[in-house]
Amino acid sequence: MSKILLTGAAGGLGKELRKRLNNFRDTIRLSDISDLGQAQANEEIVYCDLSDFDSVLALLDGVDEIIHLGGVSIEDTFANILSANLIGTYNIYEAARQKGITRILFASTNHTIGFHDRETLLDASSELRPDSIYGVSKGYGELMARYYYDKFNIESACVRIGSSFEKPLDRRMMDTWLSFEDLTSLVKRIFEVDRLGYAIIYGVSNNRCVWWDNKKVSYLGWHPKDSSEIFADEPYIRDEVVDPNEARTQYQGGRFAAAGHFED
Ligand code: NAI
Ligand code: 15L
Repeated sequence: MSKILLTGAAGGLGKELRKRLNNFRDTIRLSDISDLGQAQANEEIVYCDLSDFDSVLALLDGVDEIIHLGGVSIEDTFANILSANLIGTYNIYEAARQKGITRILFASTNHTIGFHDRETLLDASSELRPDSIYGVSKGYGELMARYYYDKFNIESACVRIGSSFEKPLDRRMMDTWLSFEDLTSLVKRIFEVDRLGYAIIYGVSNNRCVWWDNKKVSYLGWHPKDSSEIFADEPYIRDEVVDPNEARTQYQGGRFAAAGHFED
């Protein structure tokens, strides 16, 4: 009997993966601090604050694989990011080590590299240039994953998700969009591939314009199928006024890079 854990299961992506991964393993354990409703067939629900180590240890009981989405997903106070993302991600990796779990998907973000210009094509070896404390916290998560792979052989996929919503919300997201279907196929490949190692993957669909090259992880055999181009003629996309000299247009992180410092 195989069991996969999904943290952040009450969030935007958690809800989508809950529906789409229902038959992927024998059981899916769903976890969050927010309401998860009723458990359906093949589901287990375990509420857990990721910042509490003992709760995370109990959460991982009997689990074989982890999809770690839970945490703060936008810019926030350092205190909130510290507990959910920094402490929370450490707790997941350390509890996984203690429980003998050997494969984890860590939901990273494009905001780890958000201060690169849009004209720069990035790959898995590109320099981290976070555009926010949120982005810094995800860079820390990637390093945590690196350490637990090098020292303990826990394989990780750090997925630098672009913008995963039902549709792109603005012109920037035309380039960064990741459809829910492509996200799901990526998650499946990460847990199906014979050997994962430590992988940095850009979570982006097969859009007309992309800023990220996934050749270094072509061994995964992941081929995104969707394209944001089908939304190009929607008025809110077509008519958006764009100034090429504004920071939100210059930098890959868009508004996150252009925003002031949250604590100011
Ligand atoms: P979301 O904010 O909708 O969901 C995050 C979930 O984590 C929430 O349900 C929240 O209750 C839970 N959470 C927060 N603090 C927690 C704690 N201390 N203990 C337990 N659970 C806690 O975010 P979304 O959009 O679903 O994203 C999922 C993951 O993917 C996040 O880690 C986010 O940083 C990452 N990501 C998402 C992108 C997107 O376009 N949706 C883009 C880049 C990264
Ligand atoms: C993220 O990391 C956020 O979690 C998501 O809400 C979007 O803002 C996304 O990045 C993006 O860059 O569009």
